[in-house]
Amino acid sequence: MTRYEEAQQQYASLGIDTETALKKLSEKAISIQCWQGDDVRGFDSKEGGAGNGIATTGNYPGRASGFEELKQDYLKAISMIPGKKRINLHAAYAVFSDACPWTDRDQISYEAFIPWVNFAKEYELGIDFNPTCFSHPMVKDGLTLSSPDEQVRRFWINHCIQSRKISEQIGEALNDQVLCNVWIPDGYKDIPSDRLGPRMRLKDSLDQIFAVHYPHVIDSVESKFFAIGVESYTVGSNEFYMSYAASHPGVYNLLDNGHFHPSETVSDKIPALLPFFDRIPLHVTRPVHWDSDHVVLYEDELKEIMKEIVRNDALDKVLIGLDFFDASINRIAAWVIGTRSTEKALLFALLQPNERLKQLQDAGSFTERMMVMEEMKTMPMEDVWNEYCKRQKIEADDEVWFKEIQQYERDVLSRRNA
Ligand code: RNT
Ligand code: ZN
Repeated sequence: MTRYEEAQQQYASLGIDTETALKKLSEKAISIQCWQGDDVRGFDSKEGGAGNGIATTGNYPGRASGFEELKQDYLKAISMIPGKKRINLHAAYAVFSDACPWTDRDQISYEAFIPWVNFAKEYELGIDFNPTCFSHPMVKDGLTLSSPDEQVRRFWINHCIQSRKISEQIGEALNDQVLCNVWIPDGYKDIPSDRLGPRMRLKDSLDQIFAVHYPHVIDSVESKFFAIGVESYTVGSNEFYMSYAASHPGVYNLLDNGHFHPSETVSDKIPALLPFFDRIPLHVTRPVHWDSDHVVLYEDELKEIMKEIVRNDALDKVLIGLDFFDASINRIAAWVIGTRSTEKALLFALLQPNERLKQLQDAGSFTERMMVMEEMKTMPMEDVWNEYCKRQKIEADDEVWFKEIQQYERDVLSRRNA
């Protein structure tokens, strides 16, 4: 008997079918953020560098610059990641060329993303999209869609309108639905003297942005609690966007698990939203004391998030996207570790005796519930994971793929200027 067959039997004795788990795992796409590859810099400005509510730390050598390098690195990473993948793009990753000359973000159009669409087609990837409302001189006093300066607000409204159009065209080209997620950095470092005005302006901006319905677009707004530099007030708070989404069918509140008070958990928010929303987009990250966007690891809260998705039959409702960017380690390994950890957590959730656990809770058998949950933690999931990688023709052994990344670092990354 192989190790997988032994594990299969062990899970079967608890009523868990590993084959069903593997099938479901292989069908669930993970949207992998392009911005881990270049520290959220994008291609649309010479100065580069992340700013305005986004901060990367570290200067590990070999950062991708430009479309060709980012594509090359992304391909390297996904060659070590099993399962279905989507590429999460930001508008700042527009590919300009002689055929498609530079335009500012308020004028940006689909042509600049055709190279990405071709890339997605070639490698059977989906695409998700985000307007880039940061790292740009039109962010004035830290504000975009909530700015009191009508010129500033208009610029960002137009950028978001263009971003939704681009998303629709990407969706048409790929015959798919594209998540278009709006996140803005707007807020104040110090105590505001008007908390309502910015929110009224943001509400009006959103109404203009979402005025047209696009069949290939799933719209979301990403709430946040605070950021470094905007400690006192965030315009797009969870209450604000949750209320907006609840009163605007077709617009969803995206939950980033780095955007809440440390004692709040996204695992508990998912089942709080499921009775009301047919879609819940996620940004899976690892907050260390704050929204620090550390590489996602196989940790308890991640497993708990995945458990809520699986046991509530919400695999089709919850859109899993990743949002981390660590510039202090090898960026390709960051992608691989973060995405594989996410998939492992999903597999862990798919291998739980969920029916039994629910029954135990309803029967008030909390002692047995605790025993089973603990028992499941040391089941031979690794053998199931290895079998999954084998079937997907992806290297299972971490030591082996890591050597390949080290080789790539020597051959490719270390020769770059950045
Ligand atoms: C920032 C948000 C946002 C960004 C990305 C780059 O706090 O989490 O999602 O990280 O869009
Ligand atoms: Zn996010």
